[in-house]
Amino acid sequence: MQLPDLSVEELRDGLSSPELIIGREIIFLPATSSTNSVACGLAEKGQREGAVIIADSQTHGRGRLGRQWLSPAGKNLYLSAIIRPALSPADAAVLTLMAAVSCVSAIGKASSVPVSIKWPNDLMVSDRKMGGILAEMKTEAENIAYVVIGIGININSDAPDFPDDLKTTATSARIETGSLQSRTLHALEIIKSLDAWYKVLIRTGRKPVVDSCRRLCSTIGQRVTVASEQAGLTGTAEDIDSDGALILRLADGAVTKISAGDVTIIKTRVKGQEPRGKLC
Ligand code: BT5
Repeated sequence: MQLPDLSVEELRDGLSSPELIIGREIIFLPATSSTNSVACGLAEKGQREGAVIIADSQTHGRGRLGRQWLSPAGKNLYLSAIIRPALSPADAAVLTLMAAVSCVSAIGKASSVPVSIKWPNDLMVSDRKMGGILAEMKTEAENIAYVVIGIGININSDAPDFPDDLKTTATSARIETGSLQSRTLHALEIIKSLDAWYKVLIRTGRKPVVDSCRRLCSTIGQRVTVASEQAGLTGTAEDIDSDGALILRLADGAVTKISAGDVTIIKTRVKGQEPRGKLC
């Protein structure tokens, strides 16, 4: 079987609608350091909203807090979209959730892999990570100058392709479906979905995005530990609030709101609460 590759021509053909904001310009790079770095550089030089940078491989693909994102050539998707939303920087957290919701529905359409969101930025299949989102923002005075939404999704990596530290934690669309998958189709659906959800957000506000994220979020109902800049906390993830923050009930019954952090699921399930995350 021929490896379904990434066809930039097909991608541009599929994104020719004049209504598009995200995806109206596609910049393809065979290899780069990090599509987020390239996108930030272009945004600094005034690149208009909606450009998407896609690379076949990254030498310095990155996650949050300087972590590495494994980005081999010829296998997966690494893309970054530049947006300039008229939002307050304090409201920008919803953009990561918007990207996560977009990816879940896009992957569902492209390969039917049942992905859920581990708040705030992980794309999971059960307890394995298939993708992640890194949103980076530049502010000017009280406004957002630009946001780069970086998305990495494992499409055709096979189990032996992962290094030892990711072998038991990572997955791909190929591993989940048992067959090679089209990167072009996944990229197309992701960009179309990002565009659609971005329009919902700027025209209607964040409620539909947060509501959808709640439905797709497998963290809710689970016992979790959350490592944030302030502290490590353990409790039950109860909800995502209207700002996109995680609502955590602690052992003493107190409720706390977490705006950013790393969630680890503790494997016992809370009685009477089934985890969510199915596509509905
Ligand atoms: C993320 O960070 O999950 C955000 C990843 C964003 C990557 C995209 S690729 C396009 C764009 N350009 C960039 O340079 N970045 C973005 P975080 O939640 O911090 O998770 C990072 C952790 O995920 C690592 O420490 C590893 O444990 C794990 N990891 C690294 N590469 C992986 C992969 N390919 N698949 C699954 N897990 C991976």
